[in-house]
Amino acid sequence: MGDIEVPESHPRYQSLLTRHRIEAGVEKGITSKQGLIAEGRGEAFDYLLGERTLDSADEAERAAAAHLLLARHPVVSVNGNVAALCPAELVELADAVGADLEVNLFNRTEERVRAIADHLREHGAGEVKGLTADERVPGLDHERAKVDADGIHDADVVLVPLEDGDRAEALGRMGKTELVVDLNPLSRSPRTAAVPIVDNVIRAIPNITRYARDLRDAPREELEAIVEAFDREAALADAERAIREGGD
Ligand code: PTJ
Repeated sequence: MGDIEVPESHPRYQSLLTRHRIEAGVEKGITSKQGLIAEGRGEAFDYLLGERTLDSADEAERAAAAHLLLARHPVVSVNGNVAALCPAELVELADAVGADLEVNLFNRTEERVRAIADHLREHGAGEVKGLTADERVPGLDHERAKVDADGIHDADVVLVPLEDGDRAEALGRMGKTELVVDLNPLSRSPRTAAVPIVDNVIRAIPNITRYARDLRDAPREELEAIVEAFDREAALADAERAIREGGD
C-alpha cells in the first residue's frame, strides 16, 4: 500500500484501498479523471451488494473462464481503471487462459495507452497490444474505435471490464462473445454481454483466473456444458434483486 495509511481493521478498508489505487492511477497518467467518477459509481453499487461476490456472479465468473478457455483467440481489454486497480491480476488471467492483453480506452490518448502498457509490463506482462491501432470497430467515433488488427479485431471472445455501452454494442455487432464486468446490472454493457459479471473487478478477475486454472484440463464438452448452462438473464435479475432487497 506504499504511503497509504488505512488500518486493515477499518470497516471500509477494501473500498478505501481501491480509491487510493485509482487516485494513484490518475497521478501516474494511467487513469482518466472520468475514471474517478466511474469508481464512485461502482463503489455505490458495491456497497449495496455488500461488497461481496454473489453466487450468481461466481457462476458468471466460472462461465467466463470456460468461454476464455474455449476461445480461438481470447483478448482481455484493459482500460485506465482496471489497469490501476488490478494490473498483476490481469496479467495472471491472460497467462492462465492464453489471452492477449490489449489497451483499449474510452478517452484514448496515445500517451495514456503507452503509460498503461508500461504499467502492465511492470506487473509482468510480455506483449501488450493496443499501440498499433491499425483497425477500427465499425459504428464508433474515430478514437474509441481504434483496435489492433491482430488483437480485439481478430478476437472471438473479449473480456471487457467496465466497458461503455456503445462500444459493448459495437463489439457485439461484430459477432464477438463479450464477457463484461460491471457493478451496475442495469448498465447497457452487461445487458449486451453473453456473460454479464456483476461484481467488483478486483474480486472478479482473480476468481475467473482461479476457475480457469481449475478447468484447464477439463474436456471441451465439460466447458461447453458450463457455457450452455449459464443463464445471463437470471444472473442480471439476481444482481438487481440483491441490490434492491439486500441479503442473499
Ligand atoms: O480509461 P478509459 O478512458 O477507457 O475510461 C474508463 C472509464 C471507466 C472511465 C469509462 O469507460 C467510463 O466512463 O465508464 P462509465 O460509463 O462511467 O461506466 C463505468 C461502469 O463501471 C459503471 O457502471 C460502474 O458502476 C462500473 N464500475 C466502476 N468501478 C467498478 C465498476 N464495475 C466493476 N468493478 C469496479 N471496480
